[in-house]
Amino acid sequence: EFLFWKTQPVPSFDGKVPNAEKPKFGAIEHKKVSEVSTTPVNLSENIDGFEWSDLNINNESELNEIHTLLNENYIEDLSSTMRFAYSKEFLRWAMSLPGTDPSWLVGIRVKASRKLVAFISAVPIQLGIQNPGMDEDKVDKVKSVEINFLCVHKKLRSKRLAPILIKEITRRVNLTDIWQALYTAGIVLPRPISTCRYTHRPLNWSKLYDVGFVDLPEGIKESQMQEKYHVKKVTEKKDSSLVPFEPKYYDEVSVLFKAQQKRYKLQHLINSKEEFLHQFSPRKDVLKSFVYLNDEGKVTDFISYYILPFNILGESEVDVVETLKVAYLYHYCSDCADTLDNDRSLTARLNEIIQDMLGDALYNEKCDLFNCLTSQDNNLFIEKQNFGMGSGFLHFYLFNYYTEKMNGGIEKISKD
Ligand code: YNC
Ligand code: MG
Repeated sequence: EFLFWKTQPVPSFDGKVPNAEKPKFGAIEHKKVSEVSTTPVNLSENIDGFEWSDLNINNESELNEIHTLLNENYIEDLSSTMRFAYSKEFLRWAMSLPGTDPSWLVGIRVKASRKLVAFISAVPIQLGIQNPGMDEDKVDKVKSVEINFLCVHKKLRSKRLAPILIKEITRRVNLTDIWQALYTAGIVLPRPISTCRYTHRPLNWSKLYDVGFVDLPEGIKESQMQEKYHVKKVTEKKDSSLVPFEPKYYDEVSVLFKAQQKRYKLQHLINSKEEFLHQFSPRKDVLKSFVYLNDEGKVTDFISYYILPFNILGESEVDVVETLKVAYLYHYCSDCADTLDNDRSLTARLNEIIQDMLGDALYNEKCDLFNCLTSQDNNLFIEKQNFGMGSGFLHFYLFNYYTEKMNGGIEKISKD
């Protein structure tokens, strides 16, 4: 069990860490760049005829290769009837974050044919972690990477390639003097700092029903379900306007963003304006982001969601029956992050702005489904906005960092 993970600087399920009686909050092991190997992990020990390859996401043909590998081999649901269908624009956005080292998009190719058969990526992220006993407004600032898109071709599974990819990306990241990482997975590994659940809000209920994503409950008519999931059009409000996010709002939004993150034990800190603009500026078919302006033109809220379709697979794996367009709630912040119990409370406000996002996703983006996790402050609107609990969970992990488990989502327990 976990023969690989047992050798890594992560806590075991009982909360113990390697080489310590009692874990201390913070880094589990300390190393210097000079101690890191400058030669790649040996591939031929596991499989013959393969080689390491650096990928460049801004090169159209290499982007195509990553896109093909992921679209044919990436995450599926348990019954293999659905698979994520990232668009190329999405992949380019996700992997070209400013500060991404060219050595952090790591591939494995077949030597003879040059076919790309495995992949893993890292992008920079600045984390703020609130450990037990710290002052409310203090965090441990941890320069980290986020690891994503770990993928091994279906024909090469169970050959211990995943640990090799993980060791190689760790080596490359360590060479840049970064020692911590954030990653998420649907599977349980030693050991999650937090576990969140996926929730789903049907937008186009009839289509979801036709493809078998939702059921019709006993004794209920289709029209009743359509009624239940009816989405209001985004309407003009008297005292505020909803406009697409633009760089000119950055200064105001960044203040609100920092205040909002203070509510959470695991915080996403802003590294630079450039990074924020990359991550949160609208991109066609990839990301939508908005600000709300009050009468005086002041920013009161910011909200974003991204679009990640998935394919419904047919009898044979390669045959795609239907594509569902899915919106995922991303980051948001509001100037009422401190108020939970009056008219301008965060609860009331979030319910309003989520409703607008449902409207935008359905009527402007033709999305079929809106997903969100039970993280952030999402529990303040999930039930009211008709999100239903899904069957999927997402586990959050930190590499080489010990902190206490964060109960019930990565959110700080709300004050109400
Ligand atoms: C996983 N998702 O437990 P043990 S998420 C981490 N994350 O090791 P093999 C995983 N580890 O138990 P296969 C993992 N899945 O013996 C499996 N493992 O200790 C562990 N699926 O390796 C597993 N993408 O090569 C076991 O397994 C060992 O051939 C087994 O390959 C696995 O991106 C995989 O779900 C997932 O493509 C590549 O099944 C393959 O099955 C696949 O024999 C479909 O591996 C796509 C999929 C995963 C998406 C993601 C986050 C990954 C995080 C990796 C950890 C990063 C650590 C930090 C590094 C930087 C540090 C710095 C600084
Ligand atoms: Mg393998």
